[in-house]
Amino acid sequence: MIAEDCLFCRILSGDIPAEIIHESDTAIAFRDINPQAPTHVLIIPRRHIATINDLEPGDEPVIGSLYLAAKQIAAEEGLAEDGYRVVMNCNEGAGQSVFHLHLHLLGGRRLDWPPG
Ligand code: DGP
Repeated sequence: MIAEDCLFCRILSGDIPAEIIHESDTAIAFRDINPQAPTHVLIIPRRHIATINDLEPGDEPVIGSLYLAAKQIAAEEGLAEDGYRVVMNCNEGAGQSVFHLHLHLLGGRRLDWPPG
């Protein structure tokens, strides 16, 4: 399912350009337009799912594919050994601004904990 008013669905359809670095049957990944680290990649499902709250039983393979993509991209970007972070914000209070599920993959610098 594609949502016409969804920015990431429009990237998926090619309406809006993005630097896509990974594609599979279930997910794509592209570089964040406003990077917060030397590597900042967004990994999204092809199917429009707005937030974690909208996940349903049966979505496990989709979510798994996002993490497997993160592992592969982290290795390709040379982050696997030093470390990297994957994070998914849920709703505005946690900083979600685009309502199409996405994992942030961040690396290439020291990442402090806890996040702000
Ligand atoms: P979040 O705040 O967790 O919903 O993350 C949304 C991210 O999407 C944010 O880090 C900036 C990124 N972003 C917003 N618009 C665009 C865009 O048009 N292209 C790309 N590549 N990234 C975008």
